[in-house]
Amino acid sequence: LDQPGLVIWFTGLSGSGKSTIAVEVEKQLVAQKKAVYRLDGDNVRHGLNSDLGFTPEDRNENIRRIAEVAALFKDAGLITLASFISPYQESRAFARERAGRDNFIEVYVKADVKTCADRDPKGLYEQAKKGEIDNFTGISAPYEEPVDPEVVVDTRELSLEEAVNQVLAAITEKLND
Ligand code: GGZ
Repeated sequence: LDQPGLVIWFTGLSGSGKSTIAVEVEKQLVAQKKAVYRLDGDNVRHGLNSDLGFTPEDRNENIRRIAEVAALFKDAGLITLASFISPYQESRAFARERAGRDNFIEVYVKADVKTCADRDPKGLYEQAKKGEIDNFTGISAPYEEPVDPEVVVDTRELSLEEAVNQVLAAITEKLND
């Protein structure tokens, strides 16, 4: 592989658009013949982290394990896309440390609770408001906004293509550093 590994860490609320953007970034990188792997709830919370729920402790453990896996994939030379709410600044800082600051891009997929709750593609916000889901981020659990993200994509202002291009530009810049 003639590429250094990187960790691209997408953080934001449920329904913010993290996964949609990460999937499209992955497609574009594959088209550029880059070695890439995407981690998200579907392939991590059902397997490696199937013992974890959504309490603060479990979320921190979820992110800790994912940060370790992402760092290993990065060592293997992959561009690793990690897409998780990751609501706590401290665990995102841990992910950054494990990847190495020079190999890490934090992407804040920005959309406020009202916007996400209006979209509510899976009906989760409605359930959370009715008290049917505990510890729901933005409703009954906190989301700490990133303090120093490399990229902020405001999904209310940008098209998907524009958001993807911002992330790709940051990746290209890192790869050419
Ligand atoms: C937040 C929850 C919850 C609670 C289930 N709070 O939109 P989704 O469905 O597909 O993505 C959300 C996903 C969040 O898992 P993460 O591993 O990204 O969370 S964290 O980084 O905070 O550990 C949502 C679903 O799981 N989901 N219950 N209570 N999201």
